[in-house]
Amino acid sequence: MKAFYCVAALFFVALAAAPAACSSRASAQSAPPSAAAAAPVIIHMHDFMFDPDSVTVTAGTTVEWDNDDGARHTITAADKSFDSGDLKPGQKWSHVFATPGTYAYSCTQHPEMTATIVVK
Ligand SMILES: [Cu+2]
Repeated sequence: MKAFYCVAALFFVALAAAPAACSSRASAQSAPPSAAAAAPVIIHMHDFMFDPDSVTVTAGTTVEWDNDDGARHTITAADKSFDSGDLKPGQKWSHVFATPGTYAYSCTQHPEMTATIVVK
């Protein structure tokens, strides 16, 4: 009879543990998307363009610009909230967008180079 209670106790422990195991697996599955959102978003500068020229990110995302062009460029916000200064060919610069909003920016040396970051 003692053995029966022992097996029964193990059975109930297993029942109690199963939902916990399932919910921890569910939260583990939801982790990768947030980790992906935290990964830097890269914008390339080439042929006197920002590529892509429109990017939507979540607040807290780091955006990196890579100057793959043969000329110097800047990443300068229309509202002056960020400014990379001169970026030589091959140089990179990054900025963390913490506040939701729409950020238009351009290159001060080539005003036709315009682009937008939307932060949600
Ligand atoms: Cu430029």
